[in-house]
Amino acid sequence: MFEPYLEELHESIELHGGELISLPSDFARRVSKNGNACIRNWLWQVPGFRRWRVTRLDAGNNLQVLNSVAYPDYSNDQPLMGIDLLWFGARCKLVAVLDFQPLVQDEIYLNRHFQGLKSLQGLFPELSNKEIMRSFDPHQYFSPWLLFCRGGEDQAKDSLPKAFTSFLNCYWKLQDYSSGSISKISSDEVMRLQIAYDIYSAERDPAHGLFTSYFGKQWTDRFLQEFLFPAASTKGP
Ligand code: BLA
Repeated sequence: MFEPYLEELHESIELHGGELISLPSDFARRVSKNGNACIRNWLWQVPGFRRWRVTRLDAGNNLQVLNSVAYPDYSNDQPLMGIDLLWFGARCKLVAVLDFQPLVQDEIYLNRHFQGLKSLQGLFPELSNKEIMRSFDPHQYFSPWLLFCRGGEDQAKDSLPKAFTSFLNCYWKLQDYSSGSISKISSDEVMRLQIAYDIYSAERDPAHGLFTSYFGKQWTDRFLQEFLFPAASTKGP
């Protein structure tokens, strides 16, 4: 069910000059041992970004995932772009999270970068942030205006397609604006904060067990270290 979102995301990245970087074949596509799950990954080189990754997991009726994170160049202190869409078909449960993930939580930073996302929250009340976070701290690397819902199919059918398009457009607008203005946070500090994001996410990511169950521990550990959160294990860019 997330295939149209994947296509839209990839078209949008290409439109903004994105080019695919080749990946090890077992990251590009891997099927689980018993054939019940297939994961595909893409890594993009996009002007203005140091890294943009996309993951699609198709485990049939059990689970569908679209996950993506965009890391801006260190010279730009704008938030990361985070997408996490999950559909647990057997339980008809949707978890949808779309956020501009802030590097810091101070008011000046939030005012500078979040006017766009703030206005989206009003347009999509079904996706407004009323959920409780279990694994993550909502005050670290999440914004007060994230689009977040745990719901049923209705949310997905009705508002998610529109919200997804608006969210992407809104992020490109922010990128347009921020890349033309001078960052308030130094490049060294942006680098430190982006690395801290990977370390934090690698520690908290609720997907580790899920990937292990489909693809085994060895592959999953490598996948987290080398593809999902590479900065968590390298200490440098
Ligand atoms: C929750 N994300 C989850 C959950 C899973 C994943 C299994 C728990 C579902 C539930 O709450 O019922 C899955 N996370 C993944 C997968 C990947 C991953 C498959 O990183 C990797 C491919 N998560 C992100 C990003 C955001 C994000 C970029 O990876 C930001 C938009 C948010 N995911 C996010 C949030 C929750 C979540 C806020 C709820 C967590 C909580 O309750 O604390």
